[in-house]
Amino acid sequence: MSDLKTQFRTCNICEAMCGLIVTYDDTEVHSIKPNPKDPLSRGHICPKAIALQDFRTDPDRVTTPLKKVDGEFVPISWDEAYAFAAHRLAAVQQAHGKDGVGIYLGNPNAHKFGNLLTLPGLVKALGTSNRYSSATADQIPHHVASIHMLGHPMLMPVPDVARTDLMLILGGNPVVSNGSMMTAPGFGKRMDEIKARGGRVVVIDPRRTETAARAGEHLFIQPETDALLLLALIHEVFAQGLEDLGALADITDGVEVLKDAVQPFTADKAAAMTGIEAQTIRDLARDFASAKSAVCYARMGASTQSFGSLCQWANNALNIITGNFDSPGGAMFTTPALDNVGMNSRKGKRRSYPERRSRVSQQPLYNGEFPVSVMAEEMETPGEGQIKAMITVAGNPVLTAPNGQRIGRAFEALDFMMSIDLHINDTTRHADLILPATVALEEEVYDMVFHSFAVHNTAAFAKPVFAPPNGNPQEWEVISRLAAKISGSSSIGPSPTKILEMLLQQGFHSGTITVETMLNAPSGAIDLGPLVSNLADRLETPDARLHLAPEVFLADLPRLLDFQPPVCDDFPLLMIGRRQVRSHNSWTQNSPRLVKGRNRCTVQLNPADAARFGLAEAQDVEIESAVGAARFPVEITEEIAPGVVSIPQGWGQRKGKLSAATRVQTVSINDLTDDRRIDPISGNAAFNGIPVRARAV
Ligand SMILES: Nc1nc2c(c(=O)[nH]1)N[C@H]1C(S)=C(S)[C@@H](COP(=O)(O)OP(=O)(O)OC[C@H]3O[C@@H](n4cnc5c(=O)[nH]c(N)nc54)[C@H](O)[C@@H]3O)O[C@H]1N2
Ligand SMILES: Nc1nc2c(c(=O)[nH]1)N[C@H]1C(S)=C(S)[C@@H](COP(=O)(O)OP(=O)(O)OC[C@H]3O[C@@H](n4cnc5c(=O)[nH]c(N)nc54)[C@H](O)[C@@H]3O)O[C@H]1N2
Ligand code: SF4
Ligand SMILES: [Mo]
Repeated sequence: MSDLKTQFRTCNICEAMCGLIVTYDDTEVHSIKPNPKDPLSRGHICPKAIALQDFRTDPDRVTTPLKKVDGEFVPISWDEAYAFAAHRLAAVQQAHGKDGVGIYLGNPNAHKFGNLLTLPGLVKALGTSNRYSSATADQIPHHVASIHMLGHPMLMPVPDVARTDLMLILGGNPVVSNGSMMTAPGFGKRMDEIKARGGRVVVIDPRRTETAARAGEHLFIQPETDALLLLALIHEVFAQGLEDLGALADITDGVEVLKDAVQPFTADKAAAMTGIEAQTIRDLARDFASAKSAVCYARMGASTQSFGSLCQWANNALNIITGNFDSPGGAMFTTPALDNVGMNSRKGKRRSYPERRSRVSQQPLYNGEFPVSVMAEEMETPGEGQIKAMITVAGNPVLTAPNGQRIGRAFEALDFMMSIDLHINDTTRHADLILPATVALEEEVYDMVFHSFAVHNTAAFAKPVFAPPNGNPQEWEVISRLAAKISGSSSIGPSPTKILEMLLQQGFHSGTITVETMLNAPSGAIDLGPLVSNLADRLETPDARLHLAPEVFLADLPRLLDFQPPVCDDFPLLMIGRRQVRSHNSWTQNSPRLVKGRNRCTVQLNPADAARFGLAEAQDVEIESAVGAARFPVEITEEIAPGVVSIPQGWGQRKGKLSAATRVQTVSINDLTDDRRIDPISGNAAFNGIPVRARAV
């Protein structure tokens, strides 16, 4: 055995950025443990961090470029691979124009600064406007709210969990997810701390989640009715005369407009739709407005639904009118070492939104990306601008985008497809060429995105632990070389680390934070302190004011007022998704240590509904939507609201080379989700509240 070494490292699987201590020798990992001194994660990790070693040694991992010949993947050299890719992409673009090539960027890119800093070069080399990512299956409503209210998509309010007295959580399960658009590792402990100092946490969710159980206070809500609840809370704050914008009063426009707009959204109206009693809503509004500090946090369940943008707008508005915006214990703004807002400042610039609309069904484009919900129709529909070739980088839309099977069929019909990925899976099996990627332990790590959303400011950087297999290049280099080959250039740009060094010099802690100071941090990460009030200087709206009631949201209110749950005799139940501790989206399920045990891909159903449809525990049930049907074992539980069924996301690995993942037969929730269901303001997929029926098999 060679000498043991240890390293501090940030886990980059999810948004939580947990501090790890990795012990390893020349060939393998000996242990992965939590770093108790990490100022953000304070000793928290989850089982996925231990699996970081499995992703490297996964026997099914793609480790050489693979070209499809007569339906089989055969290894080829890197030179051959780049040449083949450039040749085929050029042929498609010559025949069908630049937009003939589409690109889909998946979630792992957001956790890899090398990819984030080189992908724009690839997109530029392609010159295509057909860009997609997992963001429109996830979070665009948050960015849309920030754009219209604050002037910049990345100026994102983050709950000041460390100081709040009352936290309202809608559609988030941070005890399992560790927070999203809120980097908050060890969220359970943070909730315990709120309660220990006399505060409260109230969870509003159609499922009594792990977070709800630990919070102690939970209200069931009917799917997709959150905006009605939030607007009723705002209505009640005004009705009870409790509005107080505090320090933001002088820079905020639209208070009276908002007050007028929420008139029809009474507590009684919300009660009828949400299932939460009107008096409970009135009390909650009073408690929220009169708490010393309070923060409302609405996430996945409230953004990936038909009213996602209204939810995020109303969520901000509630925090603003109660003086809980940019104020300790409320929603605040981070000051990370790399300033994602400042480095792309829009100050003084006028722009119109949405930036444009999609070719086939006129869905909105934000942040340069079309909704993933329209990707299939853009591949299927003939005409100028039709996608005839696709590139996926770290994405698995066949399992993760709504109506994923339709996307799979559209991929199959393309002239050319290529993927940069770890696996031959449900998505990449359609490719003509797969280029292997490097995994976390083979790469440098600095989190370019999630420090911007973190409940505490910190900075950390780590070097690779191992070299990639077969002398493969770093993933960023693969992206850069591909871009160079496409644009006919013989050289690639500076390394991401060089660019990072430069960007850090323009950030909030220039001078103190460099790659070197981070590497030398005695506890593995540098503590940059709690969140601070700073919004007045940071607003990026053209008039430098905070817009409480932008027209884009007001114009959507009649649709909300008319909303009726889409249940009918044919489809009497509403389907929602759930996340699980030992699985991350669709790609960690080939780690035996994460996938072991019973089949966790179950449908949860309330006892009343089980009786209604004659279903018994553990029986197989067929869930059918307007789009497809799939079979799951049933789990009957009081933890789910009557009329609602919950199915986990990320499963359904069927095809490709994934020995551990296909050990148990699971199904993809996105065989059932409907790509026609969209939040019309943002174009975000509406994964939640899908009408379905259940039947014993
Ligand atoms: N273990 C694990 N952690 C993860 C991930 C993972 O796959 N596994 N994925 C990561 C990613 S990419 C993200 S974006 C984050 C997401 O993190 P979260 O936002 O915490 O997402 P979920 O855990 O899916 O929680 C969504 C909640 O919304 C509820 N819900 C569904 N519909 C509605 C509705 O209409 N109204 C309300 N109020 N609630 C509703 C669901 O029951 C569920 O409890 O998690 C990240 N962390
Ligand atoms: N119904 C429903 N659908 C959902 C959700 C839901 O809650 N409900 N959640 C949505 C959310 S929040 C998200 S973020 C999306 C995620 O959607 P995607 O980003 O499309 O899916 P991932 O599962 O993250 O897929 C990652 C892909 O990248 C590969 N991969 C993993 N690591 C690397 C790497 O380092 N480099 C490269 N090149 N490849 C890598 C994996 O093999 C896999 O193919 O799913 C969305 N889909
Ligand atoms: S919570 Fe997220 S960042 Fe923390 S160890 Fe688990 S996967 Fe890694
Ligand atoms: Mo996500």
